[in-house]
Amino acid sequence: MANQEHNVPNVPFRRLLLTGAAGGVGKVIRARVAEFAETIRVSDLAVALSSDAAPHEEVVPCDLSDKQAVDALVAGCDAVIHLGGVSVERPFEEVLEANIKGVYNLYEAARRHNVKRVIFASSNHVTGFYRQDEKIDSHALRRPDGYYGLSKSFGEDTAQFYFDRYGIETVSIRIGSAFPEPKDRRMMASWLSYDDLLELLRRSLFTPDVGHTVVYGMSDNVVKWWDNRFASKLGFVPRDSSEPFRAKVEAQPAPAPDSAVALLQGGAFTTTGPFE
Ligand code: NAI
Ligand code: 15L
Repeated sequence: MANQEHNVPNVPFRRLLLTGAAGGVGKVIRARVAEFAETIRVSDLAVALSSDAAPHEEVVPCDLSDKQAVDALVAGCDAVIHLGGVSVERPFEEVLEANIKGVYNLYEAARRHNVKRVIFASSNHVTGFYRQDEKIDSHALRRPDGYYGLSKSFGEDTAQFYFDRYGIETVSIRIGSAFPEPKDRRMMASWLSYDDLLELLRRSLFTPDVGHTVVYGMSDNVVKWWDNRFASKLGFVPRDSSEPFRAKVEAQPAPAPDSAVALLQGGAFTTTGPFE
């Protein structure tokens, strides 16, 4: 079966695991990933996840830092969209549990249970210390802007290692800002619409032979900080743009011209912390 419009093979997986299903992005894409697999296993922390399930869903609460629980979570799945974890700058110990141990547990389980494809929700904060007047591609030196960015950098290295050693394919999506609309001036460049994210997920799941591919996830915004030339295999062409929100965003007070928010791609993440 092929998706005529985008010409990418689109044979659904048998069982797709969606971690972080109760989060901001997870809640939005949960219903929309139904087309990607016969069964969607949705997971998050027990406290965050309701047990309500659609007919094509299995709801499995799990703490990603619990190795045995993650092993059971992944068993029987042939693909994973990994959104779960700490998603903002936080003290190292929190990031260590959810993101660093979490991603290790996930890939170890993927190895044991013969998972074919992982989509890793990486972040623009892997390269947050580049200036906003620089344009970089995915081969640029990583410059993580905090413990959170470091954990995503670790996640990308983990993905590369599990491909080189075990052949598990991953697309690491360095998501810019995936929200209903851009919230501030910085997000005029980093915004990724949910529709564009869905299309990027679909291409990341179904494009053959991706090895470990790193792609920036942004819409077709007028100002672009990121060049996706090394992910051209995915054929991802965003359709939305932050432009219709410009007037609303620019009605907000402008940040100080010498502030991190105005100068650095990672914005406020570059100055959050230390926590002790
Ligand atoms: P979110 O914080 O709303 O959702 C993350 C989910 O992970 C939450 O529901 C939380 O309960 C769960 N989680 C946290 N610790 C966990 C643990 N130990 N075990 C199991 N689940 C745990 O984040 P959002 O915005 O939905 O982002 C989804 C993913 O995409 C995250 O990995 C985030 O780092 C990444 N991302 C998101 C961006 C965005 O603009 N929304 C930008 C860049 C990356
Ligand atoms: C991220 O990585 C965060 O998960 C998200 O909450 C946003 O802050 C986003 O980056 C961003 O840079 O706007």
